[in-house]
Amino acid sequence: MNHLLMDIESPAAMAGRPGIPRISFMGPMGVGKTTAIRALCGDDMVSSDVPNLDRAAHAKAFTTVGAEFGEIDLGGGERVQVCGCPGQDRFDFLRQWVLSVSVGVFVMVDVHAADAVAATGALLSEVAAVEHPPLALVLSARPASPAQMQAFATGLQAAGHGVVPVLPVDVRQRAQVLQALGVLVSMLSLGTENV
Ligand SMILES: Nc1nc2c(ncn2[C@@H]2O[C@H](COP(=O)(O)OP(=O)(O)OP(=O)(O)O)[C@@H](O)[C@H]2O)c(=O)[nH]1
Ligand SMILES: [Mg+2]
Repeated sequence: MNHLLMDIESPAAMAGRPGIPRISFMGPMGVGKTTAIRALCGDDMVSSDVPNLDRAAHAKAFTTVGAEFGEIDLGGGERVQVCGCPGQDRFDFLRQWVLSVSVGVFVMVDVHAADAVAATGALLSEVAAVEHPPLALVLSARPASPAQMQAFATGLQAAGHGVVPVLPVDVRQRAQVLQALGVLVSMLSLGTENV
């Protein structure tokens, strides 16, 4: 299943299947949200990429203009729906909706970007503002040294976002994205057990 344009008015597509937790990917344009979902689901996803007409914002050929979905079996019958948001600012409203229906969220960042702390901080604030906020895990999606990652995490903390876990991931590598998903699912089950 690989549709170019998803019918975002389809309630079935939007709601996912009952009982399957939804984990979403957010982050700036070109950071690798679609790449991560494709690494997990291959062609078995509902994609909403179209040719990128905003080459000033990012040089890549395609960009996401709707929510995109895939489903993955983590083993042992445990299934998770993964959902990607468009990175472009004009799709803020869609990000809000995706957040409101997710239990977990990966906030993706290139820690080398000039606005890495500010942009990630803004997204974390958006997550925190949701009525039932999903659990957030920051993914460092470009190669970075431990010192660079630490400096970024310290910056986030200094900006008032508390201690947020930051995990380095190459989103082109399925095993690494799966591992990140496993970490978030474990954090979620820990939270549930503590309730
Ligand atoms: N060189 C390099 N490229 C990477 C790395 N991780 C991801 N990419 C590339 O970065 C691009 C990310 O593109 P997308 O996955 O479309 O990005 P997106 O976040 O979905 O972007 P929008 O939907 O437009 O917001 C792809 O071409 C990836 O191959 C990395 O670690 N190094
Ligand atoms: Mg995309």
